[in-house]
Amino acid sequence: MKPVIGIISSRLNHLKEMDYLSISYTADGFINAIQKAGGIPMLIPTSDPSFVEHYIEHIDGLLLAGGQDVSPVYYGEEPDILIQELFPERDAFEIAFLKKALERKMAIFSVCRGTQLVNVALGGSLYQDLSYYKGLSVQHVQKAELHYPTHHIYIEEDSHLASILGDKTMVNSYHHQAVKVLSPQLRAVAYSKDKIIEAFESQDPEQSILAVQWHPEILAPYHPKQLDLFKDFVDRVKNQRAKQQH
Ligand SMILES: [Mn+2]
Repeated sequence: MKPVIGIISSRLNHLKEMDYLSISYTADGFINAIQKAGGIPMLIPTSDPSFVEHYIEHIDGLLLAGGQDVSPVYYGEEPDILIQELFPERDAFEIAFLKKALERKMAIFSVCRGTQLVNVALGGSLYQDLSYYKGLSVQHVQKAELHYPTHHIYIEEDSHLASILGDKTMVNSYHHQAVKVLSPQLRAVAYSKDKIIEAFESQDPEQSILAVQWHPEILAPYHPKQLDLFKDFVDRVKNQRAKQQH
């Protein structure tokens, strides 16, 4: 059986002329990439955290997608002037879901906001806006269309990520926030030239986490190496499932 990958949905609340409508969604890039990689994507609506235990029974792996800023109250700060859109119900649901998934040693893949959320859920913090980072010198909110890789990342040689992408590659970039203090449970495995953390993994070899700051779901149709991140994820999910059956 192909592994089922849970993707927690975002919500569109901006249909001003149809304000009686609210729509749950995820980007098709995730759906297409997971399907091409041999997995079955399943959308999970952002819901009350009491639903976590019910939804988690139906999935083998968890993908945390991009979207809104994580509320800074989760890392002990007040929202600063440059914080952007927040979605508190999604924060609460995803953090509860992630914790339950980690208890089960479920394989995790995260992108952009999802990556920031993993760090925050495990005790790390974020730059609320990259302008607060003194060393900033790379354009991380790229003006080029998002299917173009625009900046390099430098990958730690002995990391899992390096086994997929090598020691250096180019990625797209569409994040105005980034990791400030990384959780001690995590290990940074890729940086941009200006030393922003662009990917991390788990310190615990029993816990399979790959978290990236860029958007491989947008690059994947044009850049096969980026689709490999999804194939790797599906493989990690299968391996984990096999371990638990023994
Ligand atoms: Mn970047």
